[in-house]
Amino acid sequence: SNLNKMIDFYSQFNPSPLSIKHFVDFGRQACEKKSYLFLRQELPVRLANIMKEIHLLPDNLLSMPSVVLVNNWYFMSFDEILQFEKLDAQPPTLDRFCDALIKIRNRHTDVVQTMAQGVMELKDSYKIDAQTEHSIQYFLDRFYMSRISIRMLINQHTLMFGNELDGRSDRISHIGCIDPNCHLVSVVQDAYENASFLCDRYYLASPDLHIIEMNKDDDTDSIRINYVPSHLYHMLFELFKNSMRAVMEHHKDSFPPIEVSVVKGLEDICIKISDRGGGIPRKETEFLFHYMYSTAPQPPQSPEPHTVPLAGYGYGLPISRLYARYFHGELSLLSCDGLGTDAIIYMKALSAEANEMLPIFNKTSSKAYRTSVPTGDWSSHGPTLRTMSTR
Ligand code: W6P
Repeated sequence: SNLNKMIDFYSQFNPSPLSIKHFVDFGRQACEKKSYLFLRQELPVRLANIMKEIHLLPDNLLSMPSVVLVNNWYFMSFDEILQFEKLDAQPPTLDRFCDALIKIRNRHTDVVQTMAQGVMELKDSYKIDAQTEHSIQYFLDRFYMSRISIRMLINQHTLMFGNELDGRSDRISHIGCIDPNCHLVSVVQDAYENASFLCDRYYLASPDLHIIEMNKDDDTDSIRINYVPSHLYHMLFELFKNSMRAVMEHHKDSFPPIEVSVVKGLEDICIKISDRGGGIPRKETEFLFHYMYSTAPQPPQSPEPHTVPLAGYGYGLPISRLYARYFHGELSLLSCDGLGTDAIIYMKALSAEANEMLPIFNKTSSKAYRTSVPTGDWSSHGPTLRTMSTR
């Protein structure tokens, strides 16, 4: 069909990554026409790149009803943006473009939930081999990263040129969803407050928070950077819920505080969250970022009905890591089994280095769905050779 030809066409272009500095500089000039002209090319490119990848998914997943549904949303949205291909950048068009973006954003609200549903349907109907699981992990990381980036572009345009923020103070201080003066410790406190509220409701107590703020870059103590506070909040809220659950489950009556260090070096900003929640076995840390593992067990249910569990290892951790990586940061977990866990969020200290990390559809990405997961070329510690033991 014609739409498929257009997807083929736009998928030949690589997405253009923007840095936080670019977003801020662009926002300060705030030209709606320029933004429109950029987005009506860039959005189809980003959509087409990931749509081509959806079709490389294992057939049995592609045919799940929820995956078909998500795929149709992408077709509809791609088609709607193409309607602007030949339209002049005149005010009526610009207004209609804003409306179209808002409609698209709403249509895609439940994509994560719906894809998770599809993965669960797949697990219920088939035995999933390591190969399939690997492909799904690879795909979902790229798919959700693409989604984060597309929503970022849509949010920037609609917040700056639409009327969503009319009469709100954010409109003055923020550039779209970027706070050019984002005070990291305030976001830490906000995320802590909301997580401890949930923790109190569930466990009737919660660990305290100790914060250290260290700016090694200038002589002020306060660390303020260009960043998207909602992304940082998302990561911190998720990490706090996990830490609090661990602390509450590991201790009986006195609860050691969660210690957070917020540090600005020359290149990196680190936010380290240390809990004394007993830690987890080292081999389990990587599973916390697996979508398939996360969807596996039902989260532990509260003894009281109608209460939600504090942290249930949903997609929270893998998606938080994508938020960190989106602007070339990282999220790492280091656990000391028996003691506790350190979670570290790394961010680029320089907004010019904080470039979007975008999946591109090409020969290499296509190959990733076909090549097999490497078989081991190191000995395993399995029990197979126990009879060779000298004991
Ligand atoms: C734990 C397990 C975990 C996951 C993520 C963040 C913190 C923690 N603490 O025990």
